[in-house]
Amino acid sequence: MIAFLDYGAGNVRSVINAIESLGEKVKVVEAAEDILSAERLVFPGVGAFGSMMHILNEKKYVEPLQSYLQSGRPFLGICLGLQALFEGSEEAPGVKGLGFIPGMVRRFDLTLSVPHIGWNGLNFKQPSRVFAGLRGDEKFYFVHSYHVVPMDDGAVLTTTDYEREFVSSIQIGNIIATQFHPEKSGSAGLQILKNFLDTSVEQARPVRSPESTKLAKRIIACLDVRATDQGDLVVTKGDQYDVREKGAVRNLGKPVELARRYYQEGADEITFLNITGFRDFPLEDMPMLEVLRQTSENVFVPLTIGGGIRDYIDKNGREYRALEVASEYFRSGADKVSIGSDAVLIVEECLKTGRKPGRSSIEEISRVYGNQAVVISIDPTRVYVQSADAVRHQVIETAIPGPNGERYCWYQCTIKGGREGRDLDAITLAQVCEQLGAGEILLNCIDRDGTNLGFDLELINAVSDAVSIPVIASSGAGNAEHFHEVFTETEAESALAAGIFHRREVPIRDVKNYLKDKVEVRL
Ligand code: 1PR
Repeated sequence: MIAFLDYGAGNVRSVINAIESLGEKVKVVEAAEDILSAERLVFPGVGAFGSMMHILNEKKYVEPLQSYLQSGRPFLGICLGLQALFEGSEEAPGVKGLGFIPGMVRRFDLTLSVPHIGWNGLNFKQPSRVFAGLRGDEKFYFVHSYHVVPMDDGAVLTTTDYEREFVSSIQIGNIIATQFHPEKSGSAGLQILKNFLDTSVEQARPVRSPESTKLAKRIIACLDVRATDQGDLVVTKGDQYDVREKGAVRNLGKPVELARRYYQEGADEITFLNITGFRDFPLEDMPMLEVLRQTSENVFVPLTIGGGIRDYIDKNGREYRALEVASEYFRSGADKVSIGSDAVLIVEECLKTGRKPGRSSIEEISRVYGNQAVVISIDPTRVYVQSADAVRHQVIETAIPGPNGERYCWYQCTIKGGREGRDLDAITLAQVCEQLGAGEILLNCIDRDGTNLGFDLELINAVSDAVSIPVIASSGAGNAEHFHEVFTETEAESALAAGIFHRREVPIRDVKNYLKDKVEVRL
């Protein structure tokens, strides 16, 4: 039996699913006694250092944890579960960590995007049983803005390169902790978990460790989900957001099955967008929660869910906070949530008042679950104008002239699935959402959606230049070359597609094989 420390972090379900998929049973810690009597302990965490230590102190888990660590029994810390072992963190000045390892947690200070999100490799610094069966060139999933800095290197198990080398895991006897997420790192991650769970496994030090590790470009499969007129929940796909064919909702398959197929085909992440979420009440929308629960039981790459995340009042007048909706999605297996229409309304309010709202969905969810857990999904459409100062929005000069030869355009934000244009541009939306705590931008494009004409590179460059958080390119992919184009002509860290995958025109594996000697990808 594995003792499992759940202090309310986002990724708990994913770790339990991964451990149970390896045939082990998990007992969630309910009292300090459960820690002291544990034979093996797993401590996962995502979110913020300060709120984690606050909850551990509140639950009186700090001392039992410190004596468990001193006992030398098997311990696996994941992400914040690693950072908690240190004396403190720049993320929460003055808040004490468990202090098991001398050293601090520092924020990345880089020119590259922060958070560090995606698949990166490991430099192996000492042999360990958790490496048994690994080749050495595998990549693992990271999502963090802070990294540990131990006083002495004796505890360093692996490092990883992201502009600079940082410590990505530690080992002291049976105490092992990783900055990356084994539960979200596909079969390589499951191998590490399996090795940790089996204390009889031989030590190993993989040979094919690369000279320096590289962050891979991510290929994301997107499943736009809605109910058909008969009420069946299906994956659909629009052409410029119109999902109807001969009046009926296009039905491209079952969400859980398609997600599983894309996982097996090598998708780096999977995104579910409940495209009628603006109409539905998410917590009454049990089917989407069930899709997430079932998917997370056997898909071990990051899952993002979007659609309808906002504050709302149900028909009985009961008020729900967006944070409650997000928490339910995290408890059901999501790693990130995506906010669409609500983000536009929040930013409009911000610009009108000149102040941060403080209790907006973006601020509240990023405060509790961390910036990296909040994605902003933007649904813009091009509006051509005669000159750069024709409108008060951020305008770009375009190489794709308008219907009357216009050389300038701006990108108008829409809400409710492209149904309602707003007096706001996509660049400004992205900038203000970053200031409010968002960790990533999902940059769709209504004009390119379902066209197979390729990504709107000008839009992607305009938004990437304006923010320091990662940008996901989306809409218009028609072939593998379009992915090469977006990864070589823009700063996009990842690219998302839907239609070509659903219609089996270009399998994910073919996209990766095409890219493999051109840009860094996870094979
Ligand atoms: O506004 O918070 O309720 O969220 C609703 C979410 O649903 C938003 O993320 C919005 O982007 C999405 N959405 C709403 N209506 C549609 C629609 O298609 N009618 N789909 C929709 C968005 C865009 C991409 C698509 C790419 C790639 N789809 O997700 O997958 O364009 O497509 P392609 O590769 O086939 O070109 P809220």
